[in-house]
Amino acid sequence: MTSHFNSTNSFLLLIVLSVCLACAPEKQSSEPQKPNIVIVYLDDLGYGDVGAYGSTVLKTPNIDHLANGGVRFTNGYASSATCTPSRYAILTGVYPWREKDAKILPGTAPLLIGTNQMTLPKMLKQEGYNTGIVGKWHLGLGSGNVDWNAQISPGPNEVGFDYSYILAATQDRVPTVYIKNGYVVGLDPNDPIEVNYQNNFEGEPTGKDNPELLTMKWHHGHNNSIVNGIPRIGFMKGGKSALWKDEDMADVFLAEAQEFVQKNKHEPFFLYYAMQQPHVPRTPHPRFAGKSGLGPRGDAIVEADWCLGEFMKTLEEENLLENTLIIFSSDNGPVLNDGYYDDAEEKNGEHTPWGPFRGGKYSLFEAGTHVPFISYWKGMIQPGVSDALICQLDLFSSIASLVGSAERIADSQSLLETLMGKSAQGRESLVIEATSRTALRKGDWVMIPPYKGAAINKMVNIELGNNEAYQLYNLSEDIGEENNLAERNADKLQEMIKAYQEIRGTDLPEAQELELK
Ligand code: NG6
Ligand code: CA
Repeated sequence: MTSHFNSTNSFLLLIVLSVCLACAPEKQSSEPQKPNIVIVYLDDLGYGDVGAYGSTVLKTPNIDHLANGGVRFTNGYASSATCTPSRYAILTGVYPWREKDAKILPGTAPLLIGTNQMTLPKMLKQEGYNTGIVGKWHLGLGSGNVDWNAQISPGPNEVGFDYSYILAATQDRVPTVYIKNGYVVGLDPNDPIEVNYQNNFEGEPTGKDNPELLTMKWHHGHNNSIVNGIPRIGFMKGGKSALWKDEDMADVFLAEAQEFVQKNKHEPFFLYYAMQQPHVPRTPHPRFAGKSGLGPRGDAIVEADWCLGEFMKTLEEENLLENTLIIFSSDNGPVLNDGYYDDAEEKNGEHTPWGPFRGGKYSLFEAGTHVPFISYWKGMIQPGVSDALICQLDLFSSIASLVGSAERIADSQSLLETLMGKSAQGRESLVIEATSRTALRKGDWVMIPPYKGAAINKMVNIELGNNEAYQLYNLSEDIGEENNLAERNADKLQEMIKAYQEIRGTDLPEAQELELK
C-alpha cells in the first residue's frame, strides 16, 4: 500500500516536472544562458600605463588581474588615435575614416551614428540582451540645436542602448552634467542650461578673463566657461543643481555600472562601461591623491584600476564571473599635457605611458593606437599572451559570432577564436587613423604615407607621424619606429602601398590639421 502510494507519487512528480520543463522558457531547458558582455573602456590610457604591459612605476593590480587571467594582446589596437572615431568604430564595426564627421566632436555636435545603422548594442538586443552604457559617450547627441532642458534625442537610447547614464562629450567640454536616458540629471527647470561653442553668455566668467576663479590652470585651449574652478572647452550657463562634481565622477559611474549589473543579472546583458580616466581634467577623488607618485594623471589611473576591481567584485558577488566576457581596452594612446597645468609632465619621472612605442595620442606612430587590449572570461578563457593583430573594430563581428547572431559588418573581422585565446590567427592588416590621416599595419610592417604638417605638436609634445616622404617600419626589429626602411626596401614599400590602397582607396580626403591652440 505504502509502496503503491509512493510510486503513484513519483509518477505524479514526474508528470509535474515534465510539464514544468515543457513550459519553461527555452533558455532554461536546453540552451545555456548567453554570456554577459562587458566592455571596460578607458580614455587615453597608454600601453605602458599598465603593469601587465610593462609599467613598473605605476601599479595597476586590477587591470593586471584581468591581463594575467585572460588573454593579454600585445598587438591590440584602437581604431583611431582620438576618441570619437575610436568610439564610433567600437560600436559600429565600421572604419572611422569612412565617416567624414568622425572627428573629435564638440559637446553640441549631432549624433554621429545613424539611427538606422547597425550597432553592437542593437545586434545584442536582437539576441535578447539588455544593453547599457555608463560613462563617456562623445558621439554627438540630438540632430542639431539640442535643447538641454527637454528630452535629448536621438542619443545612445536610439542606437541600441536600453539604458544610458553618460557624460555627453568629454570631461573638459561643456555641458558638465550627467544625462540619463536622454534627460539631464538633477536639472532645476527654473535654471535652464544653455550651451554654445562659439560665443559666451553675457556676464559669465571665463578661464581666459577670470584666472582668479580657477583651481586648475589651463595650458592651451580650455579657457572658456569655468565649472568647479576648472576652465572648459565651450560656453555654458545655468543648470547649477545638475553640475557634476568632477572628483565624484568615478564613484558615480562605478555605482551606475554596479547597479546596471544588479538589475540585469537574470537576463543576458551588455554593459559598455566607458570610464573617463585618465583624460583631462584629471580629477581623481581626494582619497587617491598622491597614490601614484606621478601626480593627478597617475592617481586617476590608480582610481580607474580601483573602480575596475570594485566592479569585478560585484560580478563575483552576483556569481556572474563565469558567465561574463570582459573586454578591457583604451580609446587611444596617452598624452601628458593635454591642455592643463596638472603636473603630468613634471611628475612623470621614469614612467613611459607610451610603452616601447613612438608618439602618443593624436599620432600615426604606434603609441597613438597600439593600446592595452585584454579579453577575460573566468573558466572559459585560458590565461595567455597573444601576438595576434586585433582591433576594437573587430569586436562587433566577433561578439556576433559568440552570441549566435548572423549580423556581420565588412570592416569588422570575426576573431572570436582569437579573442577566446584558442587561435593565434589575427587580422592580416589594419588601417589605423589619427586626425583624419591613415596608415597601414600589415604583418610586422607599418607604412605611413606622406603627410604635410608639423612633425611634432609642441603643445602636447607628441610626434604626430607626419613626414613628406613615405615611412616604412618593421616592428619586429624596430618597435620604436626609428629606422625608416622606405628607401632601402622599395619592394616592401610598394607592396604596402598597394595593400593600403586596396582598403583605403586612392582618392583620399585632405588630412585634418591638428589644431591644439
Ligand atoms: C582636443 C583638446 C584635448 C582633448 C581632445 C579630445 C584642446 C586644446 N585640446 O581638442 O584636451 O579634449 O580634444 O580628446 O582643446 S579625446 O580623447 O576625446 O579625443
Ligand atoms: Ca580619448
